[in-house]
Amino acid sequence: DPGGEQRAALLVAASLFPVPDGVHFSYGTAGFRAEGSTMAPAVCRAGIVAALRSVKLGGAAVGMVITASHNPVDDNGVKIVDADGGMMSRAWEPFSDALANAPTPDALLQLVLQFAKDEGITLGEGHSAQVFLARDTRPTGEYLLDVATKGINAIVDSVALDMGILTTPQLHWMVRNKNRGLKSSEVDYFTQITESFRHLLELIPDDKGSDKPIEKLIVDGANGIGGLKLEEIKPKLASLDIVVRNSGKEGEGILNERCGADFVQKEKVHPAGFGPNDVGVRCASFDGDADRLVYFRIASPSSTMIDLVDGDKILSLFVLFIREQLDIVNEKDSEDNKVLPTRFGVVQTAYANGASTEFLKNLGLKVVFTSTGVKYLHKKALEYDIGIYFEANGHGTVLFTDEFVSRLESLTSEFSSKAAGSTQHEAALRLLATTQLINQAVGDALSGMLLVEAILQHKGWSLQNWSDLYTDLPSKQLKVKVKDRTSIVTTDAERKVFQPSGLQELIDREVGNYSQGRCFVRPSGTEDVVRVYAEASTVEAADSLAKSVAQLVERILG
Ligand code: G16
Repeated sequence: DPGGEQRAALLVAASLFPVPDGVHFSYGTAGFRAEGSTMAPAVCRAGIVAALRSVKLGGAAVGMVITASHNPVDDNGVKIVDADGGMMSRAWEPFSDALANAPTPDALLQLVLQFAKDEGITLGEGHSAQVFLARDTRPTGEYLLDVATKGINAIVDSVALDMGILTTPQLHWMVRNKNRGLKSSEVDYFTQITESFRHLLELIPDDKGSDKPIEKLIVDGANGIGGLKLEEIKPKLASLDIVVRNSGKEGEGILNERCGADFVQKEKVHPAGFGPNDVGVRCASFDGDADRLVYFRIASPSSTMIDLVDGDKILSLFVLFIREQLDIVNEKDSEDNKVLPTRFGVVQTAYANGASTEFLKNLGLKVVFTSTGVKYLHKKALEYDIGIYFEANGHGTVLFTDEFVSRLESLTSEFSSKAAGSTQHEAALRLLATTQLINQAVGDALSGMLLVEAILQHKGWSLQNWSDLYTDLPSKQLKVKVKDRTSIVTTDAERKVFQPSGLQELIDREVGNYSQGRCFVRPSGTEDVVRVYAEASTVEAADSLAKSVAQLVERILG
């Protein structure tokens, strides 16, 4: 028995934010999300979950970010960060779901007591728990952060630490570093990414055009937190000529409204605030909480259309660079006696453009597929020495095992005493800087953008060179509003519909009418819609395939 104080604290928290009749919260692709003003019950209870998670993990720091990421400004939500810096363990999702919907304070108390018992968590025994909190720039953020704190405090002896207004990946990074006994403040984050970026530039071979004039980069900050943070570190990025638009400053525009990575990637038109004067310039776009990154270029002054360089191409660029450096370090070694381990894993989802998968397979790489959601891709990527994952929407990162990094560390110091300045030494240093630059906890637009920029400079590449790696198959995404999106159940990493029965056969029949046709449908886990994705050999064909399948979904689901 946890004792009266603990019981009372839980009952009070539950009664502060009761779940209104008819409301149901569900833990989606990345936590709970809905209109901000309705989110308090879910956020308070997520606070209880986060504190319990910290108790379960012996007092390790756990995180919560108040954000609805790419969704409209009036929405809000919560992402829970596990002690390793990744998304909360999926094993805890059913409990989080049940707790968010507990109808009465007593039901909530019983759920917590039962779950604590099942998980072997001893409550009310002078344990400690700490939860790092952050929020993005949404108007309901401050209020919901306060609500989250009340939830955390409902677990006696828990400490809620407000880290301020941050990008989602910054908080993930802080939690991971804190639990590894590493420096974990925001200043440390900025120092790490700007220093490792500078280091990568210093390692560019002299013949790679480092004397070329610096080309302008325009960044669409989605009027969110990412643009503000980028402005903060801009002075430390002297080797880049960055202009931030939709920066999130007063008067620049509304969060995610006709701007941001989600808009740019799905609509394939330039964001608000961009126009004919920007034709041909290299541009990047973040989403509202800066965990997604895409690049683009406005093709012509008379059109809003863009050439999109999406998450798949970012992945491809990273793969090429890392493999090139690995090959240099491993050059003199036999196949089965590599200096560095080379088990390389590439993880994509059904949204990956077919041309990207083809390109990666032609490089001899094994490409594996998971369902949508970083929580799935990240877990899969951890199975490799170097695991690289990206969603087409620009959410992804590169993960290196601890063994790989420590091998790299000893190798670089070995080289600096025996072969300082050799090509092998420099390639090893580049890899080491890459492990420090790219966020090891979650996809991160800021650090991802710096790695892209460093690689483009390293290769002496323009956006065109990069875009030319392969040509995307034309694709189209649509949203369909239906009565109950959960009546669609998918299988095979969301590439096939399992229920309602018969729908997949109808989709297959449609797809059969198109050359290079591919199409799938799935319920979104962040919005109340069914998503339709189609690919085909021409733009018109992709549009028409998406449209006919959307109509099928509408007809069958109502
Ligand atoms: C979240 C997840 C992403 C996912 C996206 C869309 O992104 O973190 O992994 O791709 O939702 O999910 P769905 O298609 O289920 O709506 P974000 O940037 O909104 O947090």
